[in-house]
Amino acid sequence: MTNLDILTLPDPVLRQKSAMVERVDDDARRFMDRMLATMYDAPGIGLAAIQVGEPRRIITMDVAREEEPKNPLFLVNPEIIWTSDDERSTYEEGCLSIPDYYAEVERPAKVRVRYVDYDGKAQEMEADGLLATCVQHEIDHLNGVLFIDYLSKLKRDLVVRKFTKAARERERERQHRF
Ligand code: GNR
Ligand code: NI
Repeated sequence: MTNLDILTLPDPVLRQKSAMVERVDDDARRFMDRMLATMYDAPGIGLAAIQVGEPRRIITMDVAREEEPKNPLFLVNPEIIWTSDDERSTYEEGCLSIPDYYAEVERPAKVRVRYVDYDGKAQEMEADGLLATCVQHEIDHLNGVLFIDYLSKLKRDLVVRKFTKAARERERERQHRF
């Protein structure tokens, strides 16, 4: 099973809104397996399908620590149905699509999420701690939102400029070789 390529800033695909998944069939499950393998390899604790160029409402997550047993989660068409508006928490976030950049983001500390699981069954889960932050970060991806969107315009523009310059240099290097 080959890993999928992860898109990085400023790829405009990352700003696309992903579409609802009509049904969880074997094809969707094969894709979710490849997403999970890609996420573990990266390594990351979450991955949204749009990060590998597929505008479908699918996310994979595993926030288990290294010493804990693996706990892969597959969420199709996830929807936040409740947030703890009075209780918020701050995490230093990173994103596989914005490599080596980290910043603190404040979000609701707890969320309740409705989704369809790997077997196509409707489920709900309540998340807190890192899982709550991660699932909100991933659902944002499905709506074309990145964690840098919560930073000041000054910080965001700086990051976007840095990645735009790096992409330009990679492209220049590529052209040079041909
Ligand atoms: O691997 C990841 N770590 C992480 C840390 C804090 C908050 C969110 C995340 S998600 C990120 C992987 C990723 O980019 N998912 O979209
Ligand atoms: Ni991300």
